[in-house]
Parts: sequence; C-alpha cells; structure tokens
Amino acid sequence: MFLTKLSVLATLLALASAQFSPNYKDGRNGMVHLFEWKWDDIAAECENFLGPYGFAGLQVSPVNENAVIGGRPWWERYQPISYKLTTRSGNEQQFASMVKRCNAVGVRTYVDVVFNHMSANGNSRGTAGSQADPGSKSFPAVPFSTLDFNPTCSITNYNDPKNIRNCELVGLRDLNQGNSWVRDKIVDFLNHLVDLGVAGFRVDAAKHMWPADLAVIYGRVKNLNTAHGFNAGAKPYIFQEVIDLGGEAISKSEYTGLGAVTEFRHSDSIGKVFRGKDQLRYLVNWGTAWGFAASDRSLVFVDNHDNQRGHGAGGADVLTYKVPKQYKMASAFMLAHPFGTPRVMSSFAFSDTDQGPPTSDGSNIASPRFNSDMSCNNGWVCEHRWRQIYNMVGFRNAAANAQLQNWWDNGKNQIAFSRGNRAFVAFNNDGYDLSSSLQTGLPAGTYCDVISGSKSGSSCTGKSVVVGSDGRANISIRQNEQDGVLAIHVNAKL
Ligand code: AAO
Repeated sequence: MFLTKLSVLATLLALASAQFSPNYKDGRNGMVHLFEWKWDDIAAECENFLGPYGFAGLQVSPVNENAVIGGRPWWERYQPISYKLTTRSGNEQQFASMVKRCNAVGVRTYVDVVFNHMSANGNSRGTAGSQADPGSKSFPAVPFSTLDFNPTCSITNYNDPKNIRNCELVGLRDLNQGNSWVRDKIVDFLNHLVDLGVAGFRVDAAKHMWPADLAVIYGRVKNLNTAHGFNAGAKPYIFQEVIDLGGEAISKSEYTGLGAVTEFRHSDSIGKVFRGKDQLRYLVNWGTAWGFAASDRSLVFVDNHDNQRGHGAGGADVLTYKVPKQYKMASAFMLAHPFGTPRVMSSFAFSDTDQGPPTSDGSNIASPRFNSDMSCNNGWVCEHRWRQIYNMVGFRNAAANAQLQNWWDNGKNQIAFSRGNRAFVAFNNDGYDLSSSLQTGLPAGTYCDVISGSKSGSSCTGKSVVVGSDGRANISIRQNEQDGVLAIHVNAKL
C-alpha cells in the first residue's frame, strides 16, 4: 500500500516536472534558434542538415500575426495583432508541415510565444491582413478590447514589480493575464501549437507577467501530441525569458518552479571569460556557483537575438559572430560542458540594430543559400553550419550523460577536460602555445580533432590526436591557430 502510494506520488512528481524536460529524442542534444527563417526553409534544413548532424531542436521566431511596420525591422514580430499563424515566415499550413517534417527526422520545434502584450504601433495592419487599433486597444481579430488590458502606464522602474508587470514594456499594450478571457485566448493559442506538434515554448517577456497567472496558463496547456512521437503525458518544455543579472526587484527564482529560464548570466559570464576579462581556469566550477539557475532550469546561450545587437540586457561583453575566434571557443565550451540546455544562435548579418532579415524585394524574406563547405550566404550567417559549432553538437551527443572529469589548467587561460571516457576538449586563450601531455580519459587510439576538421571515412581532414594506452595524448593548440579549441570523441575515432 505504502509502496503503491509512493509510486503514484513518484509518477505525479514526474508528470509535474515534465515541463523541465526539453522532450528531445534519445541520443540528440543541442537546440538552434533559426532567427527569422521561413518555415519552408526550416523544413528543408531539418532534413538536409539538422537531422543528419544530430541537432535535437530548433527555436522559431514568433509564429502569430504581427504588425507590419515600415522598413520591416526584425522586431515587428514582437508586436502581435492576432493569434492567426501567418507571418513573413509563412502561413499555418507551411508551419504545420515544417513541424511534421522536422519531427520526422528527430528535430523538435520550440515556438517563441508573445502573450505579455499586443502591438503598440499606430493604426496597424497585420501580416495576416487583420486590422487593429492599438491606440484604443482594439484587436478585433482575437478579439481583445480595452477591457483585456492593464491601464496604460510605462515601465520605468525595475525595482518595482507592479510597475514591471502591470505597465507597458516600451509602449506595447499590456494584456492582463489575470483576466479569464485573456487566459482562454492564450491557452487556445498554445494548445493549437501543441496540436500541430511543437515540443515547447520560449515565453517572451515572462518577467513582465505575474508568476501566479503563468502557473494557471501553463497548467491548462495540453500534453504533447503523441501523433508526433511524444510520450503520453509529456508536457511542453517551457523556457521563460527572465532577464536577471541581479540588482533588480524580480528574481528568476520566482519562475524556476514553473519552467526553465533563459540564463542571461551564462551569456554575460561566458562573454567576459572568452574576451579575456576572466581567466579560463575559473571555469572549473562553471554552473550554479556562477549564480546560474539549476542545470535543468537553465536555457543557456552565448548570445541571443536581442543582446547580439544591443537590445535587452546587451552588455559590450556579449560575444557574437562578429568576433568568430572567441565566439567559436565560447560556443565549444558551452556545448562541451554538461551544464544547462544549450541553444546555438543562428543569425542574419546586420550592421544596424533595427535591420530586418535579408529580403528578395524589401519585403519577402530571402532564403539562405549554401556554399560548398555547407556554410550560408545570401545575407545569412548560419553559425550552426560552422564546422566548429555543428561538430560540437556531435561532441555533445557523443558525450551523452558522461560526467566532467580530468580537469586540467595551466593556472591561466589553458584548460582541458573530458566527459568520462567518451570525449575530451582543450582550449587555449593565452598569448602563447599550448603543448602538453594531457589525460584525455579516452580509450587508446587515433582520433580526429573535430574543430580543425571532420572525420571522413577512415581519415581526418584536420589534426589527428594519438591517445596512448594510459589515456594520455600530446595536445597542441598554437596561439596563432585559426581556432583556440581541440576536441575529440569516441564517434570521431579513426
Ligand atoms: C520597438 C521599438 C521601441 C518602441 C516599441 C513599441 O524599438 O522603440 O517603443 O517597438 O513601438 C523587441 C525589441 C524592441 C521593440 C519590441 C517591439 O527589442 O526594441 O520595441 O520588440 O517591437 C526588456 C524586457 C525583455 C525584452 C527586452 C528587449 O525585460 O523582455 O527588454 N525582450 C523581449 C524580446 C525582444 C522584444 C520584446 C521582449 C518585446 O526578446 O526581442 O523586444 O516583445 C533591463 C531589464 C530587462 C530589460 C532591459 C531593457 O536590463 O533587466 O528586463 O529587458 O532593461 O529595457 C544591464 C542590466 C540589465 C538591464 C540592462 C538594460 O545589462 O544588467 O538588467 O542593462 O540595458
């Protein structure tokens, strides 16, 4: 009897905590944010690249109708007009087909959901053709009216939770999630996406909503759609955008009971370390000791779509594709280290912070084109197609659940560690060469360094590393090498 009760309790606990699991397919790890990509292009990317290279998931830009804003800045997508699924990325049928095709090759979809607010802008037309009048808080395509919003006031004081949660973020009309009609509309929107086969949500501006309201909304979202291969009873993975760098009234701990949070301290700290403002040896206790949320509550990233261009909490230390050597080192560290649920940023090239994605005609989003080395052109950066990054997704998959072991450092900016006996990585951020005999933890053999090249048949297009019967290998990363990382793993054994 007691045991039965215990097992019922365990099952209930497992169900209650399921929204902390990303619902990845076994053997896969690593998510990519395909910022502003079109649905048809993503479907093809799942089949041609993400599936074959072991990616577990992808985050898409907001899927629901947004205000059409002059000059088509990227941020128009954060100004909702309705919950119709038509944007510059495509329509509902294209989105549904994309999710299905991605699930079929083992890649899960996470939607950036914007329900803190509606559009701020003038007399608006949306991307699905709906009209709205944000001035009078009228959004007939939902419908929402002035009754559904908090009274107008501006967010001016990050030391006042009421101001942060009941007022308007940069003038965006602030929905009242305590209102039952508003809750119904949000839950319908999320459940519709679950029906289409998504695996979870990034909740935009979660910090600007009351945790108690979010708890009710999340609690009403359906379990994932088993027709798309999810386990019965699986809940959507929820990662909430809560910027908490300290020094403000609202703490991420108010949200970590409800889901994961976007861990901005990870982005801030990893940027400082690989920019040389902190020594690599201090990474020995990377994790909660750095002020991060618990590993299963932390969605981690080097940069995101805001801070890579100075929006949100964008410090000067954030690393982006514009500083490729340091960016690749930081990304490799994030993917090699067991902490958190990592998300790789995939950008379009930009020179001004408002600039939208590349277009074919000033309005329609252009598709990425691919070079012979698999990298992108036509305005797209595609960090996820950089060998040093996608091969580290392969490293993370090879490492699986193996513990971090064999930590080594030179007392400064050269470090190395293994993931059990499955994978080994070394970094050199000093102004001189790394050349040492190090314990790799790996079985004896010759391995391909997946940073300088890739395994191709029985050979390696980059450096080879010979591991002796004692697990040691001579590791060399010269200061002037293109990359400051070396990585080997059991799936890259020659
Ligand atoms: C656009 C225009 C605005 C116009 C508005 C309405 O740019 O001029 O008023 O339309 O017409 C995005 C863009 C916005 C854009 C908006 C709507 O970034 O520029 O506004 O779409 O089109 C706060 C929020 C956070 C938010 C971030 C941008 O807390 O939720 O601002 N991020 C999300 C999305 C983002 C989107 C929205 C929300 C809106 O990811 O793409 O906006 O849907 C402090 C606070 C942070 C706060 C920042 C910025 O941060 O902690 O919570 O983020 O301030 O206000 C240090 C501190 C750090 C501090 C930071 C401030 O780093 O340590 O705590 O300084 O710089």
